[in-house]
Amino acid sequence: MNTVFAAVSRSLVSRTLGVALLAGVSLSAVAQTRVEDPWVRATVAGQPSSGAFMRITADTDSTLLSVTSPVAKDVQIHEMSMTNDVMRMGPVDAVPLPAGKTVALDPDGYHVMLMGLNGQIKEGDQVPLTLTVKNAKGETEVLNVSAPARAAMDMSHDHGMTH
Ligand SMILES: [Cu+2]
Repeated sequence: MNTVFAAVSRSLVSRTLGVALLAGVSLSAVAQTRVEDPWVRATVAGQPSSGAFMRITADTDSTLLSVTSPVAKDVQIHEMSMTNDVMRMGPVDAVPLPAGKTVALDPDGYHVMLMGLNGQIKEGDQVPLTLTVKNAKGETEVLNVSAPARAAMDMSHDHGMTH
């Protein structure tokens, strides 16, 4: 429990710093990072959290720093990992985006957790996501993505129960 709590706190601190740094950075006019096939898992009424998934390709060695969305009070980037045959999930500070390599955010690896949902996400809803990416030169790029909600087909790990 303590380990998880420490990791969450660190992620919140880094997000706060990221926002502070953003204010002094001029944004590049040319999008250098591509987001493909974004989607959000639709929820049932009362479900507290959901996941967002996509494929991201950056043209220089970059880092996904954070994701925000107006539909959730807290958005975290999580990583699934297998340790001694036990599947674990926890927040990470950032996701490396190597130049030219497509990085998938999917239910089995890195994924975006929408925590503290403000309401039900129904199939077909368009969920706004804002991604902050830093490139190799230290420039920050903000990507606004509209992710359609799809029905929950894979209930193999229900985040609503584990968080
Ligand atoms: Cu998760």
